[in-house]
Amino acid sequence: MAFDIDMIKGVYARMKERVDIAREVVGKPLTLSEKILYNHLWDGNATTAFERGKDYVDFAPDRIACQDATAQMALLQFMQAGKSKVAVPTTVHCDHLIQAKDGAAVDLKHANSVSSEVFNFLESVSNKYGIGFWKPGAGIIHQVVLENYAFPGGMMIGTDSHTVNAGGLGMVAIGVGGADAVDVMAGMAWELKFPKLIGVKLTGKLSGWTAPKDVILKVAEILTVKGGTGAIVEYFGPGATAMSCTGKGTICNMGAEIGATTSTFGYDESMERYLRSTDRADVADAANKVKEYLTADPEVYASPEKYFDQVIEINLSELGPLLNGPFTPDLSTNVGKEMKEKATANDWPIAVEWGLIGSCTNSSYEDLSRAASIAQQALDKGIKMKSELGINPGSEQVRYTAERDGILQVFEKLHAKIFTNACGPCIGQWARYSDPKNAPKNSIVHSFNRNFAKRADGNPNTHAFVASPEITAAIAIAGRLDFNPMTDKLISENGEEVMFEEPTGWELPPKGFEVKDNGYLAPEEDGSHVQVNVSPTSERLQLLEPFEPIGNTIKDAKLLIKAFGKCTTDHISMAGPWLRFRGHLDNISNNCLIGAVNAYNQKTNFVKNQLTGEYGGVPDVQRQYKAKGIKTIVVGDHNYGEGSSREHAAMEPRFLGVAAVIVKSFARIHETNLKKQGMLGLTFANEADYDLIQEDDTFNFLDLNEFAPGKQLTLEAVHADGSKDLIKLNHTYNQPQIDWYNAGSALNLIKRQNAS
Ligand code: MIC
Ligand code: SF4
Repeated sequence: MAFDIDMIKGVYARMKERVDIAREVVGKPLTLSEKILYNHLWDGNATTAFERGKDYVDFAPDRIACQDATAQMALLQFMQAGKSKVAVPTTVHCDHLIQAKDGAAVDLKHANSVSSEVFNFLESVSNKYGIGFWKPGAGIIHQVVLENYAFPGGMMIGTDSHTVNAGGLGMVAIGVGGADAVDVMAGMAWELKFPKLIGVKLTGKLSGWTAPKDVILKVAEILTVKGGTGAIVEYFGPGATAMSCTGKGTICNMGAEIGATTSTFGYDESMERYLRSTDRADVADAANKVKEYLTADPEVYASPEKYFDQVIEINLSELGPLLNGPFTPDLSTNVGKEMKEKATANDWPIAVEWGLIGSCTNSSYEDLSRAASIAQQALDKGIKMKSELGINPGSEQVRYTAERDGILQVFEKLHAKIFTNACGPCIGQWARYSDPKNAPKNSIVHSFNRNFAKRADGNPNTHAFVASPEITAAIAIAGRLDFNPMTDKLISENGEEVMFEEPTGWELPPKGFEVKDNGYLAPEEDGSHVQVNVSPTSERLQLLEPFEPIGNTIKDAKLLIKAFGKCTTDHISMAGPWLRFRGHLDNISNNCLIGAVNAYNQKTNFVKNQLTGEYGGVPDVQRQYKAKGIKTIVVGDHNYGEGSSREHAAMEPRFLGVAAVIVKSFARIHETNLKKQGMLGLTFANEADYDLIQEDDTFNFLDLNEFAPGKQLTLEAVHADGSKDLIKLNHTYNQPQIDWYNAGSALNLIKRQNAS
């Protein structure tokens, strides 16, 4: 059904020749990442060795996956490209637009009613253009992809930053903005700067309370949220092969949290077991025939420092369970004593109000079974759960099987809520409060990947900590952030002191996976007759109008906002309640940068309007500049645009008339998204020049008419007292990307090419 064995065999059939040639050309043994990259060159066999971190290279991905919140904008753009069918196998997954409130049955029904317009749109566009459609409730995109589509040695892109999850099955899977996906859907190459390579050697073995999640929480501590930028992280070593395939998925998934382009593991027996248990014995058989091409050359893992740009070694036998947070996924703390000290010192609430298990990071059968083993102990030992617990299974297949095997019932007996197979609280689709802005300070623990402020429940005072599913379960039951399940006792309902034993679980369901209706709808062979309707009065969907080029003269521009500190895509284009407008550019633009902190007053959504001298909300002030035809710039700090792949974070400022975003450094996907939409994404040549920008400045770009690859641009900042500063700006635009800028957007250029 859903996957294409012939396509996979085609990838394997050409692998030997292409990889052998690449090895010659590069002149040394190859890592797995390089093998996959060189086997997916758009131009066929390698003729030159690419310089890591420098050369832009055209690739031909095997597949595309989109989720409902980003697919709307991606497909609205694809509809303009003038094609009748997607050129590469593509799927759409409805998982973000489903709120968690009362439990799966009620919540799914509600989502199907409030978002029917969007779901119908996605279903009909999918049907028309040959795209596979996964209905609401079918599961979270990355779990469904791992179960159905991912294959060792493949390359895919997806309009979601956690597309990288498929690295757990040995892919190079990369998150992109919708406009990138549209290129590939339209039959064009996909361009990426040839990544640097980070090798992570895992020695020892996971045991006891330590889970794959702790490996990536540790890597996040070591590399921080930007340490993986521009790099593929390749895991290897005995600790890697000893781990389950879905566990590898967890590790790759959170590669997004360290800014990595993607992460991957070499093909091994855990992957083979996973393929066979998910009904893909033919993929496993095909992969077995090209095994040595699905992992690095032996020399590489023998002396990794020779072949990777950076090598990290982690001894899994010494690793203990971690809690990362609050507010950033790279702040690691050991469970127990260390957490007690830090929480007390920083005034983090010790009482835990919720534990949440799920998200694309940790919602596999193994995850649920290990967490359930803790829940079962609570039932057996008479421990009452002190906080609340919510579970989002990763897919209908996981849910159905977990129910058949009695796993879900264990959680239910403990009064946990089973939510829909969907993102739910992970993306703010959680009806926790009626008025989140004024909600109290509290702590929650979850097995998700992101914990930026307000992300789960909209409450800026919620301190969210990321942990493995088993630790999440134990802490939720104990109700304390500083609980150490390895040493601490709990008091049972009949007053006895009891302790948890180590979690146990099943890598794969002993009786195999099972599902009745997996929620997949195949497209029609010929969808040309399918009508796609977008009502002109809809508040959720709006057909796109092409952007006008910004042009080579930017004079007398104003500062919209100088963002202070962390400015993630959640700050630029918030999710949660705003997800409903993801298909309506004008409406969603009303959330533009409302979460960014204004460097001049430390407030959010409160910026000075230079025309009136008054302060107002960012979108309002920007709309006033736009009405007067005044261009603006946005200034930001490091790793600007970290987090999501959502291109709305670029399209909204573009639509509202921002000409340039100038920052100390960018997160990769966001930088590309800005380029695709025909805007300027620039960095300070001298980081300290960030401090030169003042609130009342007027800006002139002095040499934009000479915009060229590798050439700095000069910005003149004219201060209120008439004094001036000249600021040098770097950029990474190559010539085709400058062509996008000149055309107004990459899509404008595709349209022009298809018309001619
Ligand atoms: C996320 O985890 O932030 C999301 C929601 O999945 C995003 C995509 C989106 O904003 O729709 C992502 O990670 O790319
Ligand atoms: Fe969904 Fe959360 Fe995964 Fe994003 S990170 S795809 S919101 S489950």
